[in-house]
Amino acid sequence: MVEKRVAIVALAFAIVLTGVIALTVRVFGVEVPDCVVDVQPFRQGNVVEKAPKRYEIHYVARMWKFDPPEITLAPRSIADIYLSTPDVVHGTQIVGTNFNLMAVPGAVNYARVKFDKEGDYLVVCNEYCGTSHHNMAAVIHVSEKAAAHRNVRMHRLSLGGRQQADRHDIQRTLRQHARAPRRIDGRR
Ligand SMILES: [Cu+2]
Repeated sequence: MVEKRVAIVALAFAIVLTGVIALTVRVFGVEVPDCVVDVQPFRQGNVVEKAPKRYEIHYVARMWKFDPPEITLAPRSIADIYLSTPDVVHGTQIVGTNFNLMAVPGAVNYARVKFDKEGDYLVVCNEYCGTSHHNMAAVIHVSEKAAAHRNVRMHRLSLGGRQQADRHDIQRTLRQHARAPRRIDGRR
């Protein structure tokens, strides 16, 4: 008799837990992210507006920044986000959303995010990846005012500008090193 009661309680508990899982998926949108196996890991960030309020975002996490560093989307939009990294494992979390993925070298991970509310969403690395890990962040602006397609184009321009800036930084650093007198012991 006792066994029967225990079995009934256990069964009821299992049913309740299944219900909780269904609730988190349906109501809170918590889903298991995907590892995409049929896509080559990409090395450049991108934003593509596939349809009104539907975006495809390619994030590249690398030491110690995200590419693209800044994105503007329309509110109440859905973004399919693909994540890749060319160097080490990074964590990528969009604060205030369910998006929390690992960036793994050689793999592309995927999750879908709905941006309902307007505002600035912080993208942070939550997996220690080296000395400047704490500076690794990006931002997603969700704003009605900004015309979505124009912003995507603007983003592409700003991305190009940034890469140019990076090149200048590298050249300047090289010049400084070339100018600095070299000491016998190898230290500058
Ligand atoms: Cu990190």
